[in-house]
Amino acid sequence: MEVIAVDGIAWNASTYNAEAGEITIFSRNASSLPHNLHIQNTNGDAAVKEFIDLPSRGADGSITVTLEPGDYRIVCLIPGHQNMNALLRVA
Ligand SMILES: [Cu+2]
Repeated sequence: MEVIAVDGIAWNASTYNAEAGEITIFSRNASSLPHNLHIQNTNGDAAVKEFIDLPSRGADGSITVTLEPGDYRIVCLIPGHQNMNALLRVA
């Protein structure tokens, strides 16, 4: 699964889909601002401790996490980046 940070303080999609179990998320910063990628439960708690730091344009990274079926959020925790809040549907 690939999640790209794009200009406009946004991810490149509003919904991502994955299969339950081990999920590898690759992310890249294709924007001019720093970002990070965290996976939260829908209540805003961290779903996993792993995250991806995307400090500058071109930065990338990946994490492999194990998720149960359900809905999660892919967020950036930098203040002012609340718009970077996508749905991750794990089936
Ligand atoms: Cu951000």
